[in-house]
Amino acid sequence: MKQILLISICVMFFLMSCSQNQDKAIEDTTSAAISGNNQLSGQEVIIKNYAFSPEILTVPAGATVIWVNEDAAPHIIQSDLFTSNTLNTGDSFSYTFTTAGEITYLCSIHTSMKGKVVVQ
Ligand SMILES: [Cu+2]
Repeated sequence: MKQILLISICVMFFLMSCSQNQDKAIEDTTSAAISGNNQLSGQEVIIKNYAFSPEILTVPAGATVIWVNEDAAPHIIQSDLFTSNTLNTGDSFSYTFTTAGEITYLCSIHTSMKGKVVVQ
């Protein structure tokens, strides 16, 4: 009888240590995913009220910039390096800047809408 109690205590401890290891594993995966996201260094430009926000965005070389249209009107982002598709409400466009420099862009539908990405 004493043996059975001893064995069941051992089994209990074994199960407890297993579940703790699992929790630890999940924690490790989560923190790895977060630091992975940081390394992507993505930057966002919001298109709203016929303007780019921020109007001038500074990013390191290799960064991916994503434009998100929050306007009711459609917009097309155009520069010497790229031209987006027509971005309707909620649509986004992304471009990865590999070389340092200043890239000005505008909306080819509403040409008074201008912005700039400074790649360092
Ligand atoms: Cu536009």
